[in-house]
Amino acid sequence: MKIIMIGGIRGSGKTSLIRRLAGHFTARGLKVGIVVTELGEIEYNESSDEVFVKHSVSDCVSCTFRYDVVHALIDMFSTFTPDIVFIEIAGIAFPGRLEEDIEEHVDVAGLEVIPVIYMVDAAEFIPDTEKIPKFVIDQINSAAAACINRIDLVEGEKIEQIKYVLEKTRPSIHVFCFSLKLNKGDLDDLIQFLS
Ligand SMILES: Nc1nc2c(ncn2[C@@H]2O[C@H](COP(=O)(O)OP(=O)(O)O)[C@@H](O)[C@H]2O)c(=O)[nH]1
Ligand SMILES: [Mg+2]
Repeated sequence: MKIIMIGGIRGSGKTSLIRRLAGHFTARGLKVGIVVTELGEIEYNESSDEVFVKHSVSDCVSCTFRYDVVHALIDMFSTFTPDIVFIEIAGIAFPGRLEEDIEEHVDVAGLEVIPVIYMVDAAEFIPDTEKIPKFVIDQINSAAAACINRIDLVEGEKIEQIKYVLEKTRPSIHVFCFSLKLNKGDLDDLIQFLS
């Protein structure tokens, strides 16, 4: 079973991407779990036989975010056995630690946790290393891949600038560029990367 964390600021297209990927993987006969950690503009459809949506909202204010996510996963696995799980996370400090917590506390055979896939809103992102907040740099630095989404809203030159900044920040990062709205770009390559 794979757990894939999708990070990025609100509005970058995390929910849109997860819904698209869930559609792709369920069409291939896989069962998909989704853990949502914030309510956003676009919501998920109700759970079905193939897709199980779990909101990680704690009734215990002192519980930490990571604790909530780990418990949402354990809760989900008590009733649903997904092949692939997406966790939608907005800004989180130290996403690497969430990965460690999951590996330590979620006891599922053959578990593979993929580091963050970091979503960038091409329209909002300022491609200037000096101006990127530290928490964004941290997220990029713990990401396996970055997706520059909403490319329909910008010029090709800006996409190149964003790509340059991402690769300069983290030379080993894989960068995919697409527009989920227009259904164009490297989405198939991302699916390949995740499969
Ligand atoms: N123009 C444009 N809008 C997009 C694209 N992908 C998503 N959106 C829109 O961006 C908004 C935020 O998307 P959402 O998936 O909710 O982002 P999240 O907050 O990161 O989960 C929604 O109104 C989407 O319809 C895209 O490629 N181009
Ligand atoms: Mg969302």
